[in-house]
Amino acid sequence: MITLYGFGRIFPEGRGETKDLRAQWALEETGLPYRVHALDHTGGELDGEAFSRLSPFHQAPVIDDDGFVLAESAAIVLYLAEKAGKLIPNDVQGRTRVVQWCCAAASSVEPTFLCLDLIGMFDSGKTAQQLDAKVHELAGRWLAGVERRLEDREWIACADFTVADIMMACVLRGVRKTDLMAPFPKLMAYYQRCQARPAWQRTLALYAERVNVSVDDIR
Ligand SMILES: N[C@@H](CCC(=O)N[C@@H](CS)C(=O)NCC(=O)O)C(=O)O
Repeated sequence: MITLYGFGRIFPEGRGETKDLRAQWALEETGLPYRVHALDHTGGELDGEAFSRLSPFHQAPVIDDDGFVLAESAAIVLYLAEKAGKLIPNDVQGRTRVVQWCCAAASSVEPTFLCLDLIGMFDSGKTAQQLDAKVHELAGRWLAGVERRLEDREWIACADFTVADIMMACVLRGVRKTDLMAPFPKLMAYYQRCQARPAWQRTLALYAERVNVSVDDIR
């Protein structure tokens, strides 16, 4: 059986923002049987000896599928899709298209959003303001690209919902409390479509229970 290493006890600011949500969403969508190992982040479990054998960078999510240990959320959702034979097409071009959009979410869009978070935390002075403006410009560029991609399609990679949508929706979730998505109606509608998936709603409820918050606090 698959074990998902996700967060249990975690600092309040992290609740609802962690990438184990993606892995659990993929598990809920595919219906693969799994259990969750809820990590005690506040107690230092991620830095411990046992977890360092699972996670190269002492981070979650990680899955352990009967001895096959895998880190990195994009790799995890792709593996789960391959294993289940769901959320990814059968043909090589369709599969590669899903990989493309998983990479786009994880390596093009997400790092810019993470920068915004960091600038928000340490904001002060002129340099930070200039950096903030530049990063906002960059964020707009990625979001405009996603908007264009969604011009005539429902899902980001293929005709059907795939794990690339899990990655992209979770990355977009990172800016849900800002007004960055507002100028992009197709993207907003896409984000709502992803959020409406029953498997996402189940994931959010399971996660909220795990980290001990109300679902409404992390929506
Ligand atoms: N690139 C990794 C990043 C994973 C990551 O950032 N994990 C964070 C939580 S969202 C973490 O474990 N933070 C704890 C730490 O770094 O100490 C992925 O996509 O899985």
